[in-house]
Amino acid sequence: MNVTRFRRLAILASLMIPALANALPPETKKIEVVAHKFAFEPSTIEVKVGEPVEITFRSTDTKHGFVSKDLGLEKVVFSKDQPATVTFTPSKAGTYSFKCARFCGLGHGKMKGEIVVTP
Ligand SMILES: [Cu+2]
Repeated sequence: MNVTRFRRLAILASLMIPALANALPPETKKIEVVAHKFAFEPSTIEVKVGEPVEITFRSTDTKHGFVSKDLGLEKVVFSKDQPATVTFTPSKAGTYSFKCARFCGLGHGKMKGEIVVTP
């Protein structure tokens, strides 16, 4: 590649960078949730409409799960050695419930939380 061609490419690239930055989707909000018998921490997760969200679930004891029918999020199961990640972009403001999706003992039914989506 000769110098002139390289310079042209460099100019072209510098012109394209701002355009690419504008085209990028909003940054993903990363959230860590720890589950144990019989709670999620935090149990209330706050996100914004249109903001992509990535939630990583970890357990400190047995296998637990996550499901939110309200948000249309499928069941995932995770354990001490194997976290699970759920990604979504909320489209409507509101309060959506979620719960543990894997029977984990007598308190399983109490393992619940809320995803609060703000406008
Ligand atoms: Cu559980």
